[in-house]
Amino acid sequence: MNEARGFLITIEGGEGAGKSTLVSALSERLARAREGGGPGREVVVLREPGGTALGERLRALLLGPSFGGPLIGPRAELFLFAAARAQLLDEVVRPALARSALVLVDRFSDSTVAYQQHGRGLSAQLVRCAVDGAVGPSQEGRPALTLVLDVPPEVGLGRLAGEEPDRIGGEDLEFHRRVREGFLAIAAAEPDRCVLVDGTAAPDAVLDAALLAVAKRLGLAV
Ligand code: Z5A
Repeated sequence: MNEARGFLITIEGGEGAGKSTLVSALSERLARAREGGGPGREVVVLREPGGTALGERLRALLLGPSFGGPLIGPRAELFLFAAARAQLLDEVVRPALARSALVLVDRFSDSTVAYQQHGRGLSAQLVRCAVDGAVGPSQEGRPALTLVLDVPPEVGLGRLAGEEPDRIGGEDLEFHRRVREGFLAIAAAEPDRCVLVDGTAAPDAVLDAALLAVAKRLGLAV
């Protein structure tokens, strides 16, 4: 199998933290960046769950309305997110990394730890098993850099006021507080991979912090 030469960058954080906004601005900047005067790298933008035919179907199931859809218990939820990730890695991420692409993913394994472990209360051992199983044994499915956007849930949920929450976003404030604590714990435990970004700052300042992290941690000219 080809050695991966690209970079996997993941963007994490709670509801309304500004992930999609950052992914869009960052991907634009990365697509314009040139290394050593050469052509720019291919930039692949993905979101989880999704990005494959299977992933989009699972997304519809997982994030459908709270009422009217099938009952999905916490353990089934965990493994459905893991299934979507396994497919995305095999079908899209690994081939893109092998082409030396920069792969930007809006949510990844840390969301599973934050939501299914800290939010839902599943055991760390079970969640680790699902996360590792989805990513597989090789290093290439592990992010080179993770930007964790931190906002108090009141702020994030407030930004989405007026939008119909999905099955998980509609959980109560205590749930979203546990999720936030989960992300903060991950960022503190893995400082070599994670950069905590103040998501309450203006979008331009969030982008600047992300560009700085990409330049410093990955050595990319941006
Ligand atoms: N989930 C899970 O449980 N387990 C898993 O393993 C995975 C996911 C992978 C995916 O939802 C759901 O799946 C998610 C976790 C769960 N559910 N919850 N909760 P999603 O991907 O459809 O949506 P989301 O990621 O939760 O949130 P979002 O609505 O897409 O928000 P966002 O991407 O973080 O924010 P945004 O769309 O960029 O911005 C929201 C608003 O804020 C918008 O009006 C912006 O203009 C504004 N904004 C953005 N940045 C700023 C700043 N810096 N200042 C002020 N206003 C801003």
